[in-house]
Amino acid sequence: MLTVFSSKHQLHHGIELKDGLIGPSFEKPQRADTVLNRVKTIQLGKIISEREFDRACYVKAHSERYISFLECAWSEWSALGRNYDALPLVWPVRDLAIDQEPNFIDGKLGFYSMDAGCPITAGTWEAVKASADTALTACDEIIQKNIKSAFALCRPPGHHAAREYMGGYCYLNNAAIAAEYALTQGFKKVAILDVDFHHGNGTQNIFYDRDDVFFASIHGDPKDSYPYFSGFENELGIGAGLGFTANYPLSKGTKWVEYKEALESLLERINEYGADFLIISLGVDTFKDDPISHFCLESDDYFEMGKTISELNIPTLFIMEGGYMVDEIGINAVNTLLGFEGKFL
Ligand code: Q9C
Ligand code: ZN
Repeated sequence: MLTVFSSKHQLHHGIELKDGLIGPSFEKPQRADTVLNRVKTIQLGKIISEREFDRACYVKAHSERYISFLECAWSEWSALGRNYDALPLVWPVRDLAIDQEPNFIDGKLGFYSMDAGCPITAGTWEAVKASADTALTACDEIIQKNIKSAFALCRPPGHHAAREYMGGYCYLNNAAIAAEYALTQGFKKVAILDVDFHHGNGTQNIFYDRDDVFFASIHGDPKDSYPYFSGFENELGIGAGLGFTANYPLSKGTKWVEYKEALESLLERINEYGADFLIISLGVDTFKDDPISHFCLESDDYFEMGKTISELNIPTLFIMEGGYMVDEIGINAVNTLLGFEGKFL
């Protein structure tokens, strides 16, 4: 399988507020390097760099003003003499009447975020853009070269990023941007299957009122797990999008037997939908030893996951999302890709 990778991911690394304490983020550069090393060790296939795509490609999934905010945030923050990570500290909680962008950077950071999980540093925008370009390049390779699948080794991840806000380590929604791109290239029905441990709230937000992208997610029950406020079974889409969002929350401690049932059920839904292009938001934080998640998948289970997904038999773009057990994420991500190709080690 073809892999697309950008070394620019290293430009982004920041802090995280966890359990009331500030420390280095779990979402660190070593993650992508580990996965790349595994791709090389296993000789998964060719590895190419990302190509640059037009800014208009991101403005489909996100708003113009949100992209401008991301582009300018670091310069506005650092112009104040703040030579450390930018973090929000005030949010317009549940007051939908507020739709006015503040002038000041502290206000903008809150306006365009759902949590404090997205530090902005000097290299963040360049890395974030390269991550979206990585997804777009992999998507374009599938389409132009008519290949069955590709792996976008994206970092930072994307699935918590909504149309107008960042959150949970995510700035641009790489999967949503790729889905929009596939739709411009003649595909009519895109399905995004999100297997990250956390609900893909951002992807859901972007496509909630649409029927040309089916969003399906298996994740830790939001009653117990981040992002807490979305991913419930009764979130089904709205308007023209009603019935084109499917959420499958599972309890803490879920193992492959239960997970497989959820996966097969959602793949069946995607098959009924008649998807002609599939995007997998591939988070491997479902692993038993993941430091911030609560499922119990074993490394071998990822082969099965890949094989099960391959049975849909449509062009498939894998996009790297979460996974924080750095020693194993390479093994688990690549096992999924190998399983998809019918190879079990
Ligand atoms: N105690 C992704 O996997 N921290 N993002 C939650 C809960 C945020 C995860 C802490 C986790 C975000 C892409
Ligand atoms: Zn996750």
